[in-house]
Amino acid sequence: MSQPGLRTLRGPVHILGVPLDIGQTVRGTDVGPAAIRYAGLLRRVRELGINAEDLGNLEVPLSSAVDASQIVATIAEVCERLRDRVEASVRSGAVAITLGGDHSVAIGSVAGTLRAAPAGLLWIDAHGDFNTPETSPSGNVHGMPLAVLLGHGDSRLLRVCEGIGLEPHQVALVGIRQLDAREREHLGKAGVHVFTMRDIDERGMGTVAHEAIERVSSAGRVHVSLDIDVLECPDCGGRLRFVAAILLSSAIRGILRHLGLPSDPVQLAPARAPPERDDAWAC
Ligand SMILES: [Mn+2]
Repeated sequence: MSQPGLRTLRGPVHILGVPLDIGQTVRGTDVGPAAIRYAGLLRRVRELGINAEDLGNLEVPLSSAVDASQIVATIAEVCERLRDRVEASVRSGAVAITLGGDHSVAIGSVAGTLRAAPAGLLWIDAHGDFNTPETSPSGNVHGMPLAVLLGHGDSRLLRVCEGIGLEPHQVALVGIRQLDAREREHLGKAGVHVFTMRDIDERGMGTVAHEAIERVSSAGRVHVSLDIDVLECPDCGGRLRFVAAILLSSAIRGILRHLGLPSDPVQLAPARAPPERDDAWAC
């Protein structure tokens, strides 16, 4: 079914894995790209009639080889290479899908998208990821990428996304359950629109997804960053209900069909799931 003014994505889609897990203290997201591939991503995208290519993984150092004092510099270096790869894919006319990895990879993937052309940002996450080294209780970089993309944080990370021109009004957060106290304050001051889990429960995912997409699509292109913890969040209780997750996916699919969708599913840590549970895989 086609509607006037809308285009259907034919591809190509470029898939790139970034098995990074040093942005947090819990290990396991390094096997995220393998798990998503094993679940049949390439086959499923091709089944939609879209031309897709798997570009393999970006080379990333093992966490055991990175000294604590080198973490931020290493993430900055990985994100710089990722940014250049995503930018090249998008400039070639492809839709870039980056498989994380912990969420610090979004500093590189979103910067790459925005260097190629202006875009809005839909950040789907149980957390705000809006901490800075000054506000973060843990100091983990995976809690900071959105702040960095909007110009707040460590100078080494800020250099990766220098000049991308992302403005708070072009960003929407969806699925938020938990914000750190100072992060909440900082986010409010920045003026980023937040759709919480409560909004979704009270107003319905269909309405929230529609409003969020409306807010971020003025540039005609949208980058979606999906933290799997929105589906399962052990440290903040509960998760997006199954029906809401389906509605959200169909809204995202709507963007993919209409605008083209660079995206990065991140924080998938399959090795954390005990054998009796198949749903405890996010961190
Ligand atoms: Mn996140």
